[in-house]
Amino acid sequence: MEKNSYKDQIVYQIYPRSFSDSQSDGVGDIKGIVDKLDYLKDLGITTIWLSPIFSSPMEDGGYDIADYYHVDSLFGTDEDLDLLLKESKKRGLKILLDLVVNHTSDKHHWFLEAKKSKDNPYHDYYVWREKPNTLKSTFGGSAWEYNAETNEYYLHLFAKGQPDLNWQNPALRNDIYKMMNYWLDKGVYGFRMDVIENIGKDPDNLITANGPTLHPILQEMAASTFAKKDSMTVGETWCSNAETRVLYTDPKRHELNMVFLFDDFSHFENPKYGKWVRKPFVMKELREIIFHRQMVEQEKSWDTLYWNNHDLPRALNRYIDLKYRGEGAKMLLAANLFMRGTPFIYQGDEIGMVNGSFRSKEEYRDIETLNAYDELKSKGLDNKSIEKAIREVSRDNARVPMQWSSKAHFGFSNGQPWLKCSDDGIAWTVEEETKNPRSVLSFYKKALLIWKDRQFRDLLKDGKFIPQYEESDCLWSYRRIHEGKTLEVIANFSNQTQKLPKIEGQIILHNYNYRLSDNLRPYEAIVIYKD
Ligand code: TEU
Repeated sequence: MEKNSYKDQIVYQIYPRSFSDSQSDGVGDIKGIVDKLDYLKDLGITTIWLSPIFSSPMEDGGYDIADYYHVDSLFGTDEDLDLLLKESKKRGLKILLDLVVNHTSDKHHWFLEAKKSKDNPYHDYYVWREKPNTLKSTFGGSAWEYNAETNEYYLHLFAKGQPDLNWQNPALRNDIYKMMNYWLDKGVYGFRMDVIENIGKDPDNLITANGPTLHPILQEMAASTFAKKDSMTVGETWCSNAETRVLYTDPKRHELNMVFLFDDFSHFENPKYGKWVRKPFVMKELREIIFHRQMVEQEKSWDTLYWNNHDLPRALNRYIDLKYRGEGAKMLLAANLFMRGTPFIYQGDEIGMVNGSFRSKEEYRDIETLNAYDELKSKGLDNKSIEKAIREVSRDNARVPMQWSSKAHFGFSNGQPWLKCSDDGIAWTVEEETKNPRSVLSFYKKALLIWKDRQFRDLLKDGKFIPQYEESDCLWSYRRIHEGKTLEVIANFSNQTQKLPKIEGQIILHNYNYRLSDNLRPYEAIVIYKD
C-alpha cells in the first residue's frame, strides 16, 4: 500500500450547496459537481473535499446529519454520489468526505430513539445530564437542552438540533467506524473531520476540546478504519496550536495526517466579541503565525496550506486592499503554496472571489449569523456595529454561489439561488478568467503545474523552510532548501511598492505581466528557483 500519498495532493473544497446546480432548484447538487470535474482536473487539483451531502434538515448547512449512509435529496441521489466517485476516479481525482461525528442531527434515528427513554438502547449514544452546567453553545446560549420525555438535558456544543454524540460509548464508536469503513470501501480517499477535537470531551469538568480520552479514541479510530488504506485525514482543531498539533499529526502516534489550526483567523479576534469584531490586520503578526507553523517540529507535523473555507470571510477581504484584487489573489496563492504541507483551495479562490454583498438580516441563511444578532446585542454592541460585524464576518460570505459565467446568477443555477449572489461584475467568473491569460485562474493553473512538477516535488515535500526578511513589515519571503536546490518566494504583502531584495536564480512564477527593475509593486510576488 502506498504510504504518504497525501503529501502529493492539492485539495479543492466544495461547498456543494453553492457550487453548481443541475436541477434548477437554486441549490448546488452532486450532478452539478460531476459536470465540473473536467474544470477541476484542468485547474490542476488532485483531491476534492466535499462538505456534507448526507440526509439533513439543513439547520446548519448539512453539518447536522440525519443519515450517514444516504444522500439528501437536495443534493441528488445515492446513485449520483456513486457516479461522482466513478467519474472522479476516471479522472484520477480523489474524494474526501466531511466526517461530522461530534454530533448528529436531532432527526437522526439514533436521537429519535435515544430521547424516548433512559433505557432505550440508543439513549447513551448521546450525552445526558439531570441538570445543565455552564457550558455554552458555539451558536449562542446554553449547550444544554431539556428533553421532557426523560426529564433530563442533552448536550449540544452547536445548535439545539445538533446533539453531541457520546464517544465514551463503545457501541457508538463501532457504529461510526462501520460507517467510515463503508465509505472507504466505496472508494472514498479519506475524511475531513469536523471539530474532531471535541469528541473526547469531559463536560462535567467543562472540557470540550482536547479532552482526556481524545487521542486514545483517535488511535482506535485510525486502527479500525483509514489506517488500513492509503488515505488522507485532516482534522478541524480550533483549540490547538503549532506545538500541540503534533499530538494529532506525529506519524508515530498513528492518528491523523494533518489539522486545520485557524490560529491565523482567531489571532485577530476581539476578546469581548470573539470573531465578530476584528483587530486591525497586521501582516507581520499573520506572517509570524504561519511561519511558526512551518518551523515547529517539522518531522512530526505536516501543515495545511489554506486561506479560506466555508466558515471564514474571504482572505481577500481580510488581508488585501481590493484595489489590487487580482494581484492580491495571486500573491496569496504564491505566498503559501510553496510551503511545507498540503494546499487547500476553497471554491472561488481560483477566480478571486470575495465576500458577499448582503444588506439586511433577511438575506442571511447561516444559523450562526442569525443567532449572532441577539448574541452581540446581549454583549452591548450597538445595531450599526452589529450590522457591520455580521456583514464582514458572516459565514455566508464564503457560501455565495460560485461564479461560472455571464448567464443569470453567474450560471450557478437556472432557478432562484438559495443564497444571494455577489454584486460582482462578470470579470470575476470562470468564463471570463478562462479567456484571460493574465487572470487569477490562469495564474492558479500555472502555479499548480509547477507545484506538481517532478523537478520540485522532493524539494517541496522535504525541503527545509527558512524564513527571510522577517524584519520587514511588508515582505513575505522564505526559502525551501533540499539537496542543494533552492526555491525562494518573495512577495510584497502590502499595497505600497517595496524595494526588491537581491535575487539569484530563475524566476519560475510571477504575478505581474513583467518585471520592473528592482521594485516590488503592490502585492507583487515572484518565485525563484536555483539548483
Ligand atoms: O465548524 C466549527 C466551528 O466552530 C466554526 O464554525 C466556528 O463556529 C466559526 O464558525 C468559525 O469562526 C465546524 C464546521 O466547519 C461548521 O460549518 C459547522 O457549523 C460546525 O463545525 C458544527 O458542525
